[in-house]
Amino acid sequence: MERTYISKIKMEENKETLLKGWAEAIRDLGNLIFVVLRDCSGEVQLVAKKDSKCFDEVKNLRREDVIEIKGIPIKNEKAPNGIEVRIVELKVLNKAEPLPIEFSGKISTDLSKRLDYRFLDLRNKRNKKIFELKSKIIYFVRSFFNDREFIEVHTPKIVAQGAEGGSELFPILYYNKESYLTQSPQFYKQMMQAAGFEKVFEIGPTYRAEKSHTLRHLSEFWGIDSEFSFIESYEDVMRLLEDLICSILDNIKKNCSEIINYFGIEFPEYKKPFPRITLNDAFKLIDRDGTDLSTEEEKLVGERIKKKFKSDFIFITKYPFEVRPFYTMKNDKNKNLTDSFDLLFKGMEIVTGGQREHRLNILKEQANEKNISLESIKFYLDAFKYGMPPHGGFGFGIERFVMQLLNIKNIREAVLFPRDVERLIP
Ligand code: AMO
Repeated sequence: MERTYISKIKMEENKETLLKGWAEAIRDLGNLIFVVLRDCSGEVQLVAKKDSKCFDEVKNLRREDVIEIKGIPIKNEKAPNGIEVRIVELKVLNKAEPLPIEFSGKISTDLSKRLDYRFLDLRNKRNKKIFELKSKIIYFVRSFFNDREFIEVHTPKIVAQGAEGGSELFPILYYNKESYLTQSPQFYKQMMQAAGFEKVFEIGPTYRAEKSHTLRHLSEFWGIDSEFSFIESYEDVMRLLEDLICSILDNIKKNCSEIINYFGIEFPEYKKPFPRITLNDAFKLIDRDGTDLSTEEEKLVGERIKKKFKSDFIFITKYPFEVRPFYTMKNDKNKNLTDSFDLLFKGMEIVTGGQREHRLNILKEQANEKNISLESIKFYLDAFKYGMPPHGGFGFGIERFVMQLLNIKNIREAVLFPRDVERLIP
């Protein structure tokens, strides 16, 4: 007999069906035992009556035992989903020990403990839904780029040099050489412009040795990176990103309403073009001054913009060169500023991008300004010698997007097995 997934149980069959899964809850009423069976597709109520052959076996079940049953689906208005399966045969495939954490959500468990037993924590419906959504988002991102004939690339994660400034690198021993875990595919996605691919994207892991403990920083996160050639200005990059985000959100609205309803969130307000303000104007908006926005300032700007433009997204442009990496294109009119941007979503930076400096002599000067040794990035600089088109792109943090979309407080909840300053296992 072929296994039936719970969500596919058909009532009209009224014949034996083979189900497999976990015994999520057991309610023993003496003459009658109810079991909630869960598989990856849903839950169903099972029932065994005293006169049934397997009654004693059902009585011995413990929470989360892995079982398979043969049973007959019957209509029962009182059962969740209106279906109940009368157990005919039970086979215990594996027993479960008493659970170290309560994952049902009935009692709240502290996040750190939940993460210690993440495999159990993810049996919780809500927690699993975060990853169902993340998986859909990645699918939507791939379709978006495919439709526009971008090539998906996979660049090295073990690298000789960081791209975003040296302090946040994880050193690793590569045979007898010091190397690092990649901090961003930046150099490589740019080198793909020299390779003539013109339009690339990558979905991959990124490593940052973030020393601070915050609700929005991970040591390992996943980025959606894109880079493309022959742009006129960084406005082209913002337009592509805007299209990407709107396409993701349109698709979520259309195809994932069940998940959105489950979280009971208000769907973000978004409309093209997203508002754009310079960093300078962003500071004016909140009556402050500075060269980069703090977490709290980003939040404040997000709130003000939402009120003013009814948008949950805002581009902040023209960051000073002093807070941007050396490869960033300086603004033609004001060399202290750059043709770069951050995208805030509900008051949190989720994307950074901009135009890159493609002229080798200027790029070298900018590296010098940031005290980066030209020798250490020779492999990258070489790519600018033999025909490098003007180009730009962005890096988009997936976990930050998911967390903001679902109003999740701690970014760790948007990763299966988060890595942070303290956490290396599980
Ligand atoms: P940046 O360093 O701003 O830019 O990173 C891009 C995006 O990645 C996410 N992000 C993080 N998410 C979780 N934990 C972290 N520690 C973390 N650090 C960054 C954010 C951020 O906006 N090379 C450039 C991108 C580019 O210009 O193409 C870069 O890496 O969502």
